[in-house]
Amino acid sequence: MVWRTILIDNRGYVLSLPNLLEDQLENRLEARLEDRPEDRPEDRLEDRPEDSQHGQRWVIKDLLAASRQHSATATLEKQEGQDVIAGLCAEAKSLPPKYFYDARGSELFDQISELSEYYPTRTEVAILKQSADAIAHTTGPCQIIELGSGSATKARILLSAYEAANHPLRYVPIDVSGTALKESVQQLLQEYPTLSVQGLVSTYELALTQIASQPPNSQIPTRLICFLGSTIGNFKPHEYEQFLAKVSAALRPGDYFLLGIDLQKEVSLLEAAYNDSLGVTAEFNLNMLRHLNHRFEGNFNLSNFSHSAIYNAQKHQIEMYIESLVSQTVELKSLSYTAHFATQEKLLSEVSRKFNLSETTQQLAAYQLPVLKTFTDEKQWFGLLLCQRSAATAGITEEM
Ligand code: AVI
Repeated sequence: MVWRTILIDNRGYVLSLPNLLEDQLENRLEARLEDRPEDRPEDRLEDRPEDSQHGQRWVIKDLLAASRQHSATATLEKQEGQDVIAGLCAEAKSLPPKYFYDARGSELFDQISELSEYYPTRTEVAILKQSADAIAHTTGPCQIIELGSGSATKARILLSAYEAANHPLRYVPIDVSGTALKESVQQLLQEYPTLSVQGLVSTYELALTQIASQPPNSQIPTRLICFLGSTIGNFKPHEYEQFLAKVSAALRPGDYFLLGIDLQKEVSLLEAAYNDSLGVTAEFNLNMLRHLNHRFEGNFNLSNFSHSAIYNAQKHQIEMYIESLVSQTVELKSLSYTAHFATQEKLLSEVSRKFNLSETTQQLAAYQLPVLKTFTDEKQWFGLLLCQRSAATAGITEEM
């Protein structure tokens, strides 16, 4: 069997050679990959079912690199910075939560997941362990597509259940971090000898567009899109609606959607989860400023800011803020932008919405994603909703 250790874009062009299992590569293959793909049409690798017939167990496509190739880097940087400027210009300042996740931010988030006060991860994992067999039984053989796969800890629970049910194993992890994706794929292939993987380095949006355009896989046509961890709670209301419409449009009738949602509960529990006693969430929050310093040549002085998180009971959401401790001016040199902060001025860095099971069930049905099964824990702290894409009703989501 030839292990293809390659990174390819969405047109099938080889982008780079990661170091995974390089010793298993034949020299001949290595030489071919170093060629410029444009000069070698035969080196183009496309997403075709035949790939598996050639013994290829995995492929990683970099949709982000491909989309960057379409816009000049300078333009892209400028576009990226515009959301920072827009947030800092607003009367009530805010910043997009995507800026939490540089390498340090991802590390801190992993630490948060392990904190005693932060119940969502361990509660969801426990529910998943209990329900994975039932999920595998309900869906039958399907491709498991995970949006925001990270280290694929939760995917392993599903994969093991599908393996125990003797279903073929096909996993499509999607993550913006190519490094995390490659590392997790490497591990998974060793753990599951019959697994095939098609990883996508991508945002959710690009990936859902790609999934929507893919013809049915002849061997495993059914798809299960998983969006776990209640990450959907970090979306603004319009992003939430657009996301559900995109998931619905990406799936064909009969396909499945597994959604993890953090449920409404006592305020003291919620606030403790986002104001942990070890200060990890505070560090995670302020790390966003360090990330902006690095990314846009900024001069945020982290000791001049503090973390706070409160529950907004009307909106059913935790709101995480970065508060300015002094009156100060901060420059983001590469954006040619200067922001002023008054003493005690707060900047909204994240919302984390908490859901109601029956309301969410109704909303999902409105996107042709009726809930087939609801799994929850004893205390009803967290919910896992298994939906099945219904046939489209005239004029609702098909054009979205
Ligand atoms: C990623 N997301 C679901 C987390 C949450 O709970 O909203 C992010 C987080 N922010 C602070 N702690 C965890």
